[in-house]
Amino acid sequence: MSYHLFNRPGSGGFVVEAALTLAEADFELTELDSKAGTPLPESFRETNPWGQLPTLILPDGSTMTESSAMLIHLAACFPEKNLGPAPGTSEHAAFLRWIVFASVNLYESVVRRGYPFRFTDDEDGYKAIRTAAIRRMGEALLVIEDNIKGPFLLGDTMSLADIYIAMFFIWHRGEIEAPRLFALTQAIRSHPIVGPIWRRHFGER
Ligand SMILES: N[C@@H](CCC(=O)N[C@@H](CS)C(=O)NCC(=O)O)C(=O)O
Repeated sequence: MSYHLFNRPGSGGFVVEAALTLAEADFELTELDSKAGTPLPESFRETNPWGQLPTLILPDGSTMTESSAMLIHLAACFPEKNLGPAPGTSEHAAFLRWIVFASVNLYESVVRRGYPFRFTDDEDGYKAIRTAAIRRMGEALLVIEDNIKGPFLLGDTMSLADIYIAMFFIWHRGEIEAPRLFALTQAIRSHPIVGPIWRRHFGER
């Protein structure tokens, strides 16, 4: 059996699709027809009870949710593809740190910006939640900027953490001064394998 990835174009499953492709894993892709900022059809909860994308069905038929967990898992499943540093090393500790940091701070800000109605019952508060989420996302990106070893997050070698971070960088809507993030994102965009997947999801962004 192969992997089965559920996503929608332009959504966070981009990075999981990139990881599966870099791993040369056999996978099926189902792209849901739903707009960003709108909840997925209720019926999708049969696949993921939290109703979110990406959702990944593993070859053994079990379900995985949470993009960060999928990246960590796929890097471990395909060690020969160098998707991340070897477990137990300090580079791996940094890999885990930044993937989880991105998940709980950047992705969470994206959710607050896109779905403010989940964070307040007061419609008048939506705008303030969005503005604060964009600011918080910028703050988190600047923390990453200061920790990029260069040219990639962990140094000379690209890992799945770089692809994840580049995705959040182009999703950010505020203005920040982040030349290292910009250069890292350019490298992801022009990567021979990841670049075409990027353009299918994000066009020329
Ligand atoms: N923590 C989740 C966040 C996933 C997420 O927010 N996905 C969005 C698409 S980018 C989604 O499914 N939105 C629909 C919804 O929340 O109803 C992850 O890292 O996978």
